Amino acid sequence: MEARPAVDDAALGREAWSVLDANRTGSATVPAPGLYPHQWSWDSTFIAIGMARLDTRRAGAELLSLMAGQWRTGMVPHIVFHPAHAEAYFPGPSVWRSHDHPAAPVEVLTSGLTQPPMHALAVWQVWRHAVDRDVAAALVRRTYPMLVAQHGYLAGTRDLGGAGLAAIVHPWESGMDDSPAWDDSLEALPAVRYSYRREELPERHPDSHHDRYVWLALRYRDSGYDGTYLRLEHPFAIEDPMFNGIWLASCQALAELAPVAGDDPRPHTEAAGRIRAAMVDRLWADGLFHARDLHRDRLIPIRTVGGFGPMLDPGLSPALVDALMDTLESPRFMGAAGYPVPSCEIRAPQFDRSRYWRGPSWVNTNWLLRHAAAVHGRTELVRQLGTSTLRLVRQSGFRECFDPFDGSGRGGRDFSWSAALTLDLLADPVET
Ligand code: 2M8
Repeated sequence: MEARPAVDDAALGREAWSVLDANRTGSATVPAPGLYPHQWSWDSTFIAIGMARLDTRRAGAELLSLMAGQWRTGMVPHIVFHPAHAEAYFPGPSVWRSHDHPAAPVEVLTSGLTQPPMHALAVWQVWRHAVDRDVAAALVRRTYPMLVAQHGYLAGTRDLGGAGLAAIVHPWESGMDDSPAWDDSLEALPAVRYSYRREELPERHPDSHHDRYVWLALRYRDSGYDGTYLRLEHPFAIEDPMFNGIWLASCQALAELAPVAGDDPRPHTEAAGRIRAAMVDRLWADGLFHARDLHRDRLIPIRTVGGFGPMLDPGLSPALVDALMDTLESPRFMGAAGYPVPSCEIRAPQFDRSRYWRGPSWVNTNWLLRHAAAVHGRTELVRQLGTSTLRLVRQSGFRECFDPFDGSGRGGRDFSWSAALTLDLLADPVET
């Protein structure tokens, strides 16, 4: 295992901030040097949440740079490309061809998919923890209509199951790309083979899945990123509990932000209620929320960290919160991992301690679960998740993810969300 000098909180905070400085490109921050040379959507929301503890203006600039990629449909793309490194990541702008789409922004190049809608939750966190209140208020007023449009897109175009939940149409939209939850749905797609740069793929993706990711993205692109095509023809449509749990939490955040922006909070609270009812009705089974494959109309049996997403909802019933806590603390997840929370149930045959989203622990999902625990006043869990997450980065550095048994680092180094959320955790000693 990689050794690392022990550092005190102040030194850890300085190291975290210097990672964010090093990963800065203009007003945005890339997830990791080399590996991910553009701005990623949910990465930047976590980055802004951490930055807000020290620099409101920079947190705001991070989010505004991302929202500059928003399409006129309201869709917030999962990547906003940095022109200087246009083709340094595959698939780059020449694959997505956002410029050919009339609803895409003219000034920036983007992908055509979205990612978990953390954005309103991030703006709310920036607002709550802002060092500079005026800058934060201006940010809320500027982003509020963009966030409302984003939620409108999810409710209008992505409710493919017609029950009030947003469907993801590609594993990349989940943010948990290689999660075993998507295996069966991917294996039902035609076997395809493309040739492209594969250097960093073997450790991370079974190749057949990466080719199918590309195939799915091309099909959607060739439809003109069309909503009707998604409803009638696209072969991958899944209601994911983490994506929808985050959307619900963002609806609640919009309700908090509405008065600051001079708007009525009620439509957002009502939207949250509809998502809650649909998630409980459609995604709950055996002590956890599960993803639903809309093409097969069935719940995907495997338990993953995504199943705890709905706990972000302050309105979730105490009985369901208790049941989720039991599952989380059981040997399936935290109970058997020295460095929780594993991204996949440890007992599942698909669990792999070292493969990206198939077992390792991640700082962002730990942060989300800790936030959810705080929402429900579960202070012991809040403390445990804060302490164990800081232990991971102290021991192994700001890595992309971590082995859940021994805490060793996996994937990219100097990973921005690991650094940024460390800043947030360090600034929150009451909860840790
Ligand atoms: C990973 O996803 C990208 C595709 O979007 C990739 O595998 O190349 C995921 O971990 C995702 O959650 C994250 O946003 C992205 C950048 O850190 O990397």
